[in-house]
Amino acid sequence: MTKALITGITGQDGAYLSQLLLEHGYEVFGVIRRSASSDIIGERLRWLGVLDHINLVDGNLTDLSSLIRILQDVNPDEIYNLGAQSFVKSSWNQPLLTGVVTGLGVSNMLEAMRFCCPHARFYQASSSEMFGLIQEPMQTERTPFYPRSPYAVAKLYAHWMTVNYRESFGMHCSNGILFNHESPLRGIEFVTRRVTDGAARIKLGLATKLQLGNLDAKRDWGHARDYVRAMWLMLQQEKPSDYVVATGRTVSVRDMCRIAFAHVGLDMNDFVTVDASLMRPAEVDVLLGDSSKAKEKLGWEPTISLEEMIAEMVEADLARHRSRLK
Ligand code: NDP
Ligand code: GDR
Repeated sequence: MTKALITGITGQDGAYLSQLLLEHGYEVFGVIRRSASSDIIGERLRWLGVLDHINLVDGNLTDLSSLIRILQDVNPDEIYNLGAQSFVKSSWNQPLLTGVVTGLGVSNMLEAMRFCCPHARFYQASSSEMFGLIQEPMQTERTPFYPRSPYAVAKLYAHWMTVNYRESFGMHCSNGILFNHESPLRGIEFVTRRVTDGAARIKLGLATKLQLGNLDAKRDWGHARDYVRAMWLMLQQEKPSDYVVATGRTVSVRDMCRIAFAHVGLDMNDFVTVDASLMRPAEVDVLLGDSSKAKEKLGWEPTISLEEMIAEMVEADLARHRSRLK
């Protein structure tokens, strides 16, 4: 049985990736950090019905000794490093923690891997945020980076450390430069989920308005279920490399919002207001990815449209709120 270790297993991508790997017959191990909320920490895995099929191990990306112990015990064939402080807005409030977890945490994992299981294959969750102030209208693996937040700066460090371990030690290390991807399991603080949850609550009479930040920002949004498949495909290649994963379509927050409200028969203009406190000190105005390399080398293409994904998210939020109302 192939063994995979996932950090960030309790997050959105960790849940979908676990499901995919279990379907492929893997033995799945997931790092969880100790929490006082341990009864709810596996909620996403439970939602997908996979929690009972995963081996959870206690560790933290900031604690090198815990990673060494885990890699010695598990001896994984594949490592998916998804753990991070992943909310861009919080990275201005907690820049040092973001640097330690999202940046240095990757060095900890790479070092632990070099000592314990140098032949394992490694996936690093790189991000389109690294393109920041975009240098080309469509971003590819060759587009220069220009990070615009402490989060993006930390991810850039992690990205280059991953490249460096590949080139220095010949390790099988790949970066997936993933553009925004969402799902019903998206954290409530991210804009798509904030919108689908808001539209659902307004539709059910639980709220009367929704406050948002910059409605003009544009993102290339895909579905997490499609994107974890790209992660897996990267580690099935004989040679490690870096890949952009995106849909090739960019849509404004305003238009994404319009789609969500229209799904429940409402006009967003009647409910959405702008709250200046939700604006960012520096914004990434627009992102648009070109995933031609992933298509050519991995045979990867997105299968779920933005409209389908937003509809799935709104329906899931309606169901969540209805079940609480009972
Ligand atoms: P989430 O925020 O949903 O999940 C983050 C995960 O990291 C959680 O499981 C969290 O655990 C874990 N984590 C946080 N701090 C630590 C730590 N110190 N040690 C170990 N684990 C930790 O993120 P997503 O699933 O959306 O994203 C997965 C990865 O992909 C992240 O690295 C993100 O930055 C990156 N990414 C995401 C994109 C997206 O659009 N979703 C796009 C590009 C990159 P806990 O539950 O305990 O908080
Ligand atoms: P992002 O996602 O920063 O792109 O990072 P987020 O959904 O937080 O923001 C997207 C855009 O929407 C604008 N916006 C709002 N954002 C939030 N969160 N809340 C609001 O009310 C709101 N109103 C407008 C933002 O200003 C921004 O322009 C995500 C994360 O998953 C990262 O970890 C990942 O690396 C990148 O995607 C790719």
